[in-house]
Amino acid sequence: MVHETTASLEDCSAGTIETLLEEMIRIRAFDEAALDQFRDGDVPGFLHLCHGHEASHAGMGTAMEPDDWLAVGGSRLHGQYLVKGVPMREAMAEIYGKATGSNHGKGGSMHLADHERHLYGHAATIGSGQNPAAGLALAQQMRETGNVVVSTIGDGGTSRGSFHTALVFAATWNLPVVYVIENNGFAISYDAGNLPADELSAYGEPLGIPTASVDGMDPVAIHEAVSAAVERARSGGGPTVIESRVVRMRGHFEGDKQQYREDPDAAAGEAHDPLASFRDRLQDRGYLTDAEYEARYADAESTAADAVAYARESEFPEPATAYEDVYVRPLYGQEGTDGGEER
Ligand SMILES: Cc1ncc(C[n+]2csc(CCOP(=O)(O)OP(=O)(O)O)c2C)c(N)n1
Repeated sequence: MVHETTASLEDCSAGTIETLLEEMIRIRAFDEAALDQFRDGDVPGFLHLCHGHEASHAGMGTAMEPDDWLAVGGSRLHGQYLVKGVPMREAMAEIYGKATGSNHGKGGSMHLADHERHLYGHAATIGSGQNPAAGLALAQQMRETGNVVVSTIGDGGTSRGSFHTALVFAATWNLPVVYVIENNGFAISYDAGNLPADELSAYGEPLGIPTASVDGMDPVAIHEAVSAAVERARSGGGPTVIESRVVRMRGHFEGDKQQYREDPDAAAGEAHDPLASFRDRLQDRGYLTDAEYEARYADAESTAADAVAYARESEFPEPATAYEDVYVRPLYGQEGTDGGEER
């Protein structure tokens, strides 16, 4: 059944509140630094920023254990990498296409993978990563690792048949997987209001998968919803589909003129900013002062500036390395015959 979760700061531990705030600040500072460099013409290719998704990313990240897997999807991924523990330096160098990046500069901003940190990465096309995530969840189930897979996707990605196929497998095999749909209202310029379901989590209903539709601008709400789903999956309760309703504060990519939006500036304003609203909420309750917030933000900015310097000074990969990393050994061995390396 689709339902709204109720989230209250008072029910959240001080440690969780602290981590949620910290992660949201880190994501914003990272993306602001990347944006500055992009404007200076330093960052190659497209830049998809997650302004507006910070609470959603922080909430799902803090709901997972380090050994749970995150299989990312959609275009707004930087925050998802950071909450899974990829250091800012490695993430920024990857965006710059440098050899010191997490994927030796070959992944770019949409294709970071870090199997040591159980970041599975992104399938090449939007909406196609949910079946590999189901396979990964099947491996956890068969090997009884106790680990859960969280797989993310955008509203646009849910229009692909591959997403729905994944839900069928997840339901049929009762897999330990949580599908989080970050609904920011747009697939590039296509309005999610035109999609058949009012709440995109409803796509799980015909299959009997538990669902939730959550205010993804509230980090506590998304943390609670994903935590409950992760715990259910871990204890054999099977998959969940969660819609995290967020706002895409910027264009699809930097440079997008957003002619499909009546007022792009309004979407970019504080009224739609999950970081500003969480800050205000914490300040109203006396959990945070202005000075504390500023100090935390300044700290994150200096870590991001260090990451930019590291990325700029790093070398591009040697051309000859183009032939490396083309094939990767299957995580669990060919046909599962590796004797069971536990992941
Ligand atoms: C199969 C496929 N079709 C089209 C594209 C081009 N494309 C890249 S991002 C995107 C929009 C994705 O929107 P959404 O799934 O809502 O994710 P968001 O950008 O909001 O994170 C599209 C259509 C693609 N990468 N793959």
